[in-house]
Amino acid sequence: MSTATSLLTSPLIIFRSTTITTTVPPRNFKPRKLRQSTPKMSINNSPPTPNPTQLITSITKLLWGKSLPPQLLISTVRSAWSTAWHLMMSQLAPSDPSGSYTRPVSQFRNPNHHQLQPNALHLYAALPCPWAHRTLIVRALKGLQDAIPVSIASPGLDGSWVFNDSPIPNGDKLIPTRDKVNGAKTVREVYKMRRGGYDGRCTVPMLWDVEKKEVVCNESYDIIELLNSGLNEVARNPDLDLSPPELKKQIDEWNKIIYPSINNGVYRCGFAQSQEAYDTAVNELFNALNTVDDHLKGSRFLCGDNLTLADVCLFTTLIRFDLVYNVMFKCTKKKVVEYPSLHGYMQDIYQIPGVAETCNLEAMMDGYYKFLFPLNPGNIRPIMPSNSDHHSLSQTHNRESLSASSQSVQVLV
Ligand SMILES: N[C@@H](CCC(=O)N[C@@H](CS)C(=O)NCC(=O)O)C(=O)O
Repeated sequence: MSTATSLLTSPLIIFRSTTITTTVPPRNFKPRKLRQSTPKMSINNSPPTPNPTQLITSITKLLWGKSLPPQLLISTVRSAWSTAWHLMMSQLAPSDPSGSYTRPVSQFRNPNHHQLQPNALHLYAALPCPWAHRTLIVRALKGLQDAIPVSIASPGLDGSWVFNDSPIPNGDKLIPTRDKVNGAKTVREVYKMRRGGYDGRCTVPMLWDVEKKEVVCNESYDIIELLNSGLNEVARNPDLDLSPPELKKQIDEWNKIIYPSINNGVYRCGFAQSQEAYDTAVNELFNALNTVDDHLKGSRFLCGDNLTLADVCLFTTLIRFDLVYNVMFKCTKKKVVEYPSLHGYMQDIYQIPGVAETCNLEAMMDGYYKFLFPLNPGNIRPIMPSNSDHHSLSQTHNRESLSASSQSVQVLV
């Protein structure tokens, strides 16, 4: 019997949790009688497996009676939690000496568009992840759903991406799936199947070559560029160009603001390991949101009347903002819904045919509040803010009045 099990089932614990309050059992203590009056916990009479909370509760009862002195409880938990948090963050969210989060670089970049076999590609994605979400949106807008099948991983309790067999339907929305090509149980297993193996970070999104059994790319921006222009021969919507040559410079300029200060900016707030690092990140984030909101007062999308890759990248952060980042990553200065233009802009993109199906709001919230590191140790998912739910995102926004033509994105669905 393990120490934990013996502590929970020993007569001493039963004795302490009933009526006698001295710390040592009396000399004439008869465990058998007490055992008989204790309700049975399991049908097969095997001792119940204790969980860590029960164990700690039992130990504190054993040592201090009903409860731990509050000062001792608070100082013990404070130093234990703070040590665990620093250890966890330093390993999982690398930072520079000032405590600012530094995102690790992707290992598989710049796929050669000409050397790819479009029919051999498979996309690995996950619904909570904003980077994977970009790829799901561009895949839908370009009409690549049949040509590029997708396997959708779910977050696992150990921080890895896992494949689940039994997804619960959620209307038309994408839901988690099994691994449809490799039958793997985890995304890590897929990465390891490549020739030469792999020991690095196993991130989504990841584009996989089914025939060569090789990772083609695991950097979301490279993947969306490829989906946008590299696979037109198999796309149902080849004429849609989300990065046309004449807008490329503007797109790059927006990306230079959006990526560091907004897309990665929310993570820099949430993963900051010092007050100073957080203050810098949060100010940059809200300055950038103000800039974008101001611009969108007079422009339907970032680069005028046409949706571009820069909008896709901004959208996947905006849609998670009030649901998650505002609360969990301390991006508290304002919500998206409070900005004059950003909310309507988000509704506009959400309502483009094919986009809403990629937005599983429940899966996004679960992914962060229940699984993303132990940043929310109680695992309680806050209620969905009513201004950010499907109903609100589907309301009229009148943003088409800002553009010359009311239909700016021609999507075949
Ligand atoms: N720079 C990458 C970032 C991808 C990324 O960080 N994905 C996260 C999910 S949101 C992930 O898979 N993390 C798993 C890990 O770091 O082990 C991209 O844009 O594709």
